[in-house]
Amino acid sequence: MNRGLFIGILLSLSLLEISCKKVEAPAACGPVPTENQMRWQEMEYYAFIHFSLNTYTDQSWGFGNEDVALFNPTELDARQWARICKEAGMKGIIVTAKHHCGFCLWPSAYTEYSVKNAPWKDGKGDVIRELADACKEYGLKLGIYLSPWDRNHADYGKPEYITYFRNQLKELLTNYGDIFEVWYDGANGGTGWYGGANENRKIDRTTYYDWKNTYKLVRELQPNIVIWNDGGDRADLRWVGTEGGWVGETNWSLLNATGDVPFEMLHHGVENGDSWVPAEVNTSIRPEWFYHPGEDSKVKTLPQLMDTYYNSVGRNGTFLLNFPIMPNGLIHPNDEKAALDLAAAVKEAFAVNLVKKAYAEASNTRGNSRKFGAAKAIDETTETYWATDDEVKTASLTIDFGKPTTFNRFMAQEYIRLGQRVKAFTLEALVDGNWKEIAKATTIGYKRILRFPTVTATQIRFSITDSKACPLIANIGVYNAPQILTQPTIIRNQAGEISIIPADAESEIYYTLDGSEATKNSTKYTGPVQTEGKLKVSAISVEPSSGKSSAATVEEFGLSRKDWKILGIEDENAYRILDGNISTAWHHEHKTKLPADLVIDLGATLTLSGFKYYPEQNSWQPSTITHYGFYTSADGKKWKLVSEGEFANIKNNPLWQTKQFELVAARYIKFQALKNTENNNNIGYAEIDVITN
Ligand code: FUL
Repeated sequence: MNRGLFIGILLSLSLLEISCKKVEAPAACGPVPTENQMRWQEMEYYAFIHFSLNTYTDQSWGFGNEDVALFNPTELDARQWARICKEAGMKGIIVTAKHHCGFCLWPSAYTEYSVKNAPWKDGKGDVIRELADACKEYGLKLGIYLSPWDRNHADYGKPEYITYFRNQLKELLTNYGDIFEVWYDGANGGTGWYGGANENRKIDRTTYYDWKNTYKLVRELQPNIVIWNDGGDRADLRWVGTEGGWVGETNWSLLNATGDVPFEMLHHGVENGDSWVPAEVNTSIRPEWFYHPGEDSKVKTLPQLMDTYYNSVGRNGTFLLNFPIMPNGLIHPNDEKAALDLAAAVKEAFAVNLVKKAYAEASNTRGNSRKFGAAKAIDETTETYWATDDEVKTASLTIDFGKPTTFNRFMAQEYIRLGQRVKAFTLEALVDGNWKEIAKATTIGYKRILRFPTVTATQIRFSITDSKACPLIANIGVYNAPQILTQPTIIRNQAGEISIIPADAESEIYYTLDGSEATKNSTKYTGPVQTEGKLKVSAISVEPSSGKSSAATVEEFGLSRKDWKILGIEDENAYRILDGNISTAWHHEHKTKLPADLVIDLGATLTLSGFKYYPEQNSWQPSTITHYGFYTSADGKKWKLVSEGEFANIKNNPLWQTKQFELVAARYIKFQALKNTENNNNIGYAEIDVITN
């Protein structure tokens, strides 16, 4: 036998010995998920549907006495909902079977306040049945939202109501097949109709619902279910303490079984908590949960939804995105488009995992066993994992791409079946022979995704710098996500400075100020541009690597407002009205009944032919002015009424409102709010401008 062959055989024998040596899997570290929680976590992304009598009354919360006769969706099609959710990459749908108003979307035997007394399908309809069938057809799971607070029911607040609530649960959890999640909203007690009592009913939320026994019933009826509650009453999943679409960057899937749960804990979990209670990020695709026609133009943009994706799925949470159903029973086309655009962008971002062809090496491998080797972290399955020896709590994994490789996203998954462990980690890239830190983060959990500026490197080093126990990494991904090329935003502030903001900070911007459409040959934007007077600005975002560009944004600006002064208002925030940014506003509760005046000194006498008003975009305290008077003056004392009337349809279309009038020379203007949408004293202005000829 030749020498080489002999050494080769010896080597493979010793390797075989190492890999055959029985190396034990690590012991669990702290609480671990149940099978139900695992299954749920792996769903990652699913839908909420808000549909009830509120859909017909333009309300957020019904009082409980709304007429059942209002419920008549002429085109209801649960298959449309399911199709959209499926195409959007979602794995299930949770529907408001009963919201706070008490109206039931299924023909409950225990109340008259349901679809059975509605004109829809002559009282023979059952929305939950139709949705259950549609979910089955599209391979989606079904979840149920059942509001504990019931503003319709006469017994709410009394022990009898708990029996009613459980009876309804039994109906929903036995008649519609498998239910993956049940959702108990946290809004509890307050005013309501309550069978005609019309009063304020307070409950002690720590004792009233006797959740322990309700949870028992739920688990008996649906052994594979997960139970959501808002954190106070520990269930399987927790609320994240906000409906804004994010969970904390540090996010432990743990809480303590008892004790208060302040917002901080909902956002971040509890590092050494004694129970596994992972986070679900619930948010709506529009500002509100129920459908309001006034929000058709406020559907979240692709960059906003993408941020929510990274701030939920990318931070060890799941993403529960709400669609409000229109009165006709369908999802609005704007919402459909937004969800499908998000799905396409997510798919594109994670299309190619660059670790696939790479080689991984670990600083430490458990018992030197291949079973727990570095390769297990890049094998694209979550069933196997790279692990270190028990005593090793800091370790690194170096991934060698073999050639310069460009990337801007990093994904890591822990093997959470044995607990969540990693407390902190860093990422470095080998650029031109030097290691350079590119990101630093805290927890990982089921999945963590980091975004960082695009870098080209031959290797990436993932270093766990702190961990509760030996780290177990199931999966790693490295991606080069393309830029999101939605139209850039153009803003001119009061001083006349133009700022242009792309959706992706790495995009290049090209712009024109002369009214022509921007192209890649236009001026490159490098920072705010000082402008004077009237002008039309056009801008595009460009991804330099591909040369792809966005559609052009075009904005027209009037005379600069740099010499304008708001008179008689102390509050500095009032200048938000002139900051050129429609997302900032001055909200004001006028001390006395309207009218309320906003007086502005234009700094010079101008010839005016009209004005523009952009209402505040605040859905919780609506402050939109519907009726106005507009006055001008040469001296700020003697006023002339030049326009008065109504902003027709402003409630449904709360965007720029433009009013023209006869030419008038003036140095002062007075915008008088006569009435708002709510008939109260709240007024809000995002922007005011004048039109000069
Ligand atoms: C909130 C409720 O009050 C809203 O109406 C909505 O259902 C949301 C999901 O939960 O707390």
